Amino acid sequence: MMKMNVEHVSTEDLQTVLGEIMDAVEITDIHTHIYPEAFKELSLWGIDELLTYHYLVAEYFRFSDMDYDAFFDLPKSRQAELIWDKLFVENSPVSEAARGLLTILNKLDLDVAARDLSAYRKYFSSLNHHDYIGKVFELAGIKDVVMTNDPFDDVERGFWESVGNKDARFKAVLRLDPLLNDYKNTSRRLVEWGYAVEETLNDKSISEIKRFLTDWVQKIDALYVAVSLPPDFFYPEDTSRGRCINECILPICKELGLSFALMVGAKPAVNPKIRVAGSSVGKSNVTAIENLCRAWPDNKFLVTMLSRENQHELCILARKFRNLLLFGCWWFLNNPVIIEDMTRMRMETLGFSFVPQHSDARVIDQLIYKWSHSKTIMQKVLFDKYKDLLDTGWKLTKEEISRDLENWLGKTFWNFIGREYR
Ligand code: RAT
Ligand code: ZN
Repeated sequence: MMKMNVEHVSTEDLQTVLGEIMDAVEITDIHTHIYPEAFKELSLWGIDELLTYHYLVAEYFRFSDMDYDAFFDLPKSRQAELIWDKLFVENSPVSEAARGLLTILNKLDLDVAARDLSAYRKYFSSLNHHDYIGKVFELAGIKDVVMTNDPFDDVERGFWESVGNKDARFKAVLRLDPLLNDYKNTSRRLVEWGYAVEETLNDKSISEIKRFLTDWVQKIDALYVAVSLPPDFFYPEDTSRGRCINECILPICKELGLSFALMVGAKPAVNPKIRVAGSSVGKSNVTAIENLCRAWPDNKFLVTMLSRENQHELCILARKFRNLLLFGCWWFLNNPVIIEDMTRMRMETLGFSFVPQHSDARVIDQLIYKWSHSKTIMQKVLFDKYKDLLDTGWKLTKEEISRDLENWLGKTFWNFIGREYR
């Protein structure tokens, strides 16, 4: 038999090869808050939206003693100017979210050194929304993004009921926070929309909630169903939240072959005065996820937890349950020091069987910095891990590295949720 001439990657070439493959790989960003162009005012982009990102609003109030309500009463452009002055002019923008803005400007070929807000505004106002989305996706190396779609938000519901989504790059997710965390008020909304639920979660309510879930999964073609849960979340629990998970969501997910994403550990509104910026983090109970995975072996769970302290336990749990897929370095974990630590730990315990990152972008342009920063860290970790392999005498081809990265940044998710990767 003829011996094939296989080209192996040397230690010297490894960094360059990794960089090339990282640039070429097509990413699925599995959790964002961005929207297609057709969702008009929900589809945020541009410098003022970037500056008023709630991560930066929280940082602004570290330096400003302005009255909270007075700040939010200002027009967005004025809020943006105040944040620019405090975080970029009066202080050096070393925080991760502030640096992110500079990465975006830099990748768009704007003059970062000029510190010229009006020039940046001029640039963004010259852009076309439609073309710009394409440009951002290309710069970030993104193939598709998964949205967070809230049927209980009146504006968003309006778009689903009128235009819907025709942009195939944007995939939908049915997000159910109000149903699980505030059943009483949510039940009234469901009644308004023609679902005969009652204030107690009786048999009739359960079957009507299931009908609502099925209708919305179909309406938006949801890739999965998701919820954000506070640190005290437990499973099983004898609450309307626990019953709704057990008797409505998981049976419907099972029936429709949908994964259920749990984002656990967000403490809502610890300082309501700063609005969406006012949530915090608390340690959660990983045993809740263990109990879910064991009780529902035919269901799939996508899980991310917000507290750094939960990460090791969660990694070990994922070694025990193949119906559990960990994803992302969520929100307060999205700092280089933590991303690197988590990515190394996850890789050392799970190989490539996790989704290393999601962007959580709220403003389309943020895809650029979130992925650029994360890719640098991923490449660092990959270099060390592959080099360790080469040091043992193991050989690797470019094709094998491409295969690993394509799985890691895309196909692993698609295979897990049981949908075709296109
Ligand atoms: O990271 C964020 O932007 C948070 O405000 C939340 O949106 C969080 O990611 C969530 O999905 O609840
Ligand atoms: Zn999010």
